[in-house]
Amino acid sequence: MNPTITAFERSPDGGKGLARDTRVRWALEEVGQPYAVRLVSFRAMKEPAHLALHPFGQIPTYEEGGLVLFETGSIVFHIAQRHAGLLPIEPDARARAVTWMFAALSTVEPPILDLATARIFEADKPWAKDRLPLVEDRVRDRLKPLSARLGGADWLDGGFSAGDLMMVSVLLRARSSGLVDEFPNLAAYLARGEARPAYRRAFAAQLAINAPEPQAG
Ligand code: GTB
Repeated sequence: MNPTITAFERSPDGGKGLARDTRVRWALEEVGQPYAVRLVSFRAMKEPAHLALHPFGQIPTYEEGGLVLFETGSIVFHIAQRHAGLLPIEPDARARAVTWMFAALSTVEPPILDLATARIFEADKPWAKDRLPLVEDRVRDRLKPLSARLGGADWLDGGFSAGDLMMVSVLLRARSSGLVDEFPNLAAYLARGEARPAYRRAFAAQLAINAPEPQAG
């Protein structure tokens, strides 16, 4: 049975691929697993039917037979374990790829989310001008060692893995700030991720739902 994921009925980003269903779509595309999508409104996300799937009333969720998952880290890990292609077979290499998934989600993503909050939701606060540079520096504190570790390699640890999928997904959220471009090898890393056919299919699928309607006249 093909899994079903949930996604925004209409993403606030208008199809830039930043909502987190994109990373789950990407993982499914990488392993060649077809999937269905159920679109949910912001209101429906907080109603009992969706809360039964996701206790925090968010997207994405993942349903496969009787299995229900939430949290993109868990969902992508599940997909990577069930299918070949996203995690190395060799146990140590596999453990390192999983480590990069955790690093993306628990070390690199938090300051990037803080930056998004500062830029979007706090811009009108009287203290925003003083706080923003501090938040930006906290993002740099993560990007600098990441850039040093990646060096001239294509991917974080050998071949492309779920660790790269998650890291690229996390970094994409910071790109509009210009901070990723301060590290040319990270900018190139993002471009490599986005060039993957599986990412392009995932991006196109979410865009088809979220692209603004062409204006009449
Ligand atoms: N830790 C969870 C996971 O990784 O699955 C976080 C899930 C999450 O943040 N979901 C968001 C959500 O459902 C959508 S992706 N929000 C609605 C709510 O909480 O009520 C986050 C997101 C939203 C919008 C943009 N954007 O417009 O650019 C980007 C990312």
